Amino acid sequence: MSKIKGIIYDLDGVLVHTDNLHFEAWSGIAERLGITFTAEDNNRLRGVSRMESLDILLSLGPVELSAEEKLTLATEKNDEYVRLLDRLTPGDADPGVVETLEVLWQWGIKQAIGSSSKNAVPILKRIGLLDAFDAIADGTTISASKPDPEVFLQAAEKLGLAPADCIVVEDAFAGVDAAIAAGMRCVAIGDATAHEGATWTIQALPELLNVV
Ligand code: B16
Ligand code: MG
Repeated sequence: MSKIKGIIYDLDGVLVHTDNLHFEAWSGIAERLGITFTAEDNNRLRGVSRMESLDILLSLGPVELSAEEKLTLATEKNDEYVRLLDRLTPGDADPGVVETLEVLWQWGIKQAIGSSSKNAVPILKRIGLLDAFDAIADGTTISASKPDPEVFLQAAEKLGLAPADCIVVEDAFAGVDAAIAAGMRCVAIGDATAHEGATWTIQALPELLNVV
């Protein structure tokens, strides 16, 4: 098995939890459309792109929209989500994240973000972690969403590492599939621990230090 030289982190659900902010923003859209949208429905949006998330929400009600109307709604949802992101502070990074990144940095491991979100950079800024990574691949730099491997392959390339030398940390099924498709071993956390393709499972990020 090749040595781990790089770690690529999914953002939302791994380093920070913004699900409640996504939920609040999508709930406003659902309400306007007369669609019942629960916290359980919101779980299905984890790791999924913005437009795919809207399609899942629309599948919960009898609403048919044109492509243009969908784009408008997705933009409105994002405007509200971005407003809600103002609430984030460095205290919102998940427990032990800052310390774990620091130890891995001292061990000489390269670290990158591989997120589907187009808001990854503003989120990282707000939680004080923008400078903690050697590279960022996110929704603004890719053309295909997870489970496509593009975001992880791009992150590895930016790190200057071969995929086999990188591992991915993911909380979503689509993300574990993307890691496997990229030829990378995957550490599953949260919901993704139920995915049989993950190489390791952890309950909290500091346990990553036992994997590397
Ligand atoms: P945005 P990740 C994902 O982030 C979220 O898990 C998912 O719920 C969201 O729909 C997606 O980003 C797109 O986010 O609307 O901000 O571009 O888990 O891949 O870091
Ligand atoms: Mg995630």
